[in-house]
Amino acid sequence: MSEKIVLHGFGFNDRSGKVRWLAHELGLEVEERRLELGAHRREPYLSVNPYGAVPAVEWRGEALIESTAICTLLGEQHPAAGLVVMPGEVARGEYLQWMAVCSDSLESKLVEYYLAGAGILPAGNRDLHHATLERKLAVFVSRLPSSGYLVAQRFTLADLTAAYSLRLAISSGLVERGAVEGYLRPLMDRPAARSARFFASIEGG
Ligand SMILES: N[C@@H](CCC(=O)N[C@@H](CS)C(=O)NCC(=O)O)C(=O)O
Repeated sequence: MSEKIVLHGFGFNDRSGKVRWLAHELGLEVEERRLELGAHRREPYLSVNPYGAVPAVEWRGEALIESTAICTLLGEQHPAAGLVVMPGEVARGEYLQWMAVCSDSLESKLVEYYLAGAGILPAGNRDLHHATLERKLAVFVSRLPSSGYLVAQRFTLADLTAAYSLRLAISSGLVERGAVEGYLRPLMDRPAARSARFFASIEGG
C-alpha cells in the first residue's frame, strides 16, 4: 500500500502544485485539504503552518512547510526515484544552483507579478519586478536545454521547480511558450504532471 501525505493548498496553481506533482512522481497517495482564501490566516490552519501560507503537508505525524523544503525532504526519502541530486553526485553543485535560481531568485517575484496581473495583488508589484524578471528570465531561458533535463541526465526536482517558474512566466506573458517548448513539452507530458494537473493553466485543461 502506498504511503499518504495530507496536502493543504488553495488549488492546482499555487505552490502546492509542486508538492502534488512530486508526490505523484513518487507514487504517494495525496489527501487534499483545500483552503478558502482567508482560512490560511486563521486557526486551525495556523497550527499547521504558523506563517499562514500554503502549501503545508502532514506526513508521518509531522507538519511540513515551505514547498522546496517539502519536495526536497520527500525526494530524499525516496532515493531510488532519483528526484534529488544527492551530496556526492557529480551534478550536485549544478543542481543546487538551478534550485536556487528558480526557488530563490525567480519564484516569489513571478508569483507576485502574476497575482498583480490578475488583480489579486496591487499593480505596483508588476512595476517593481518587471525589469528584473525580464533580465533574469532572458538568461534563464537561454540556459535551458532545447531537449532533455537540466542536470544529471534525468528528471529531477530542479526540472519540476523550473517548470513552476516557467509556467508563471508564460502565463504572465514574460516568456513565449515557443521559446521553451523543446524543454517544457516532455515535462508537460509526464504522467505524474498530468495527473497532478500541474500545467492545466497553460493547457486550457
Ligand atoms: N516560500 C513559501 C511561499 C509560500 C507562499 O507564499 N504561498 C502562497 C501561495 S503560492 C500563499 O500562501 N499566499 C497567501 C498569503 O501569503 O497570504 C513556499 O515555497 O512554500
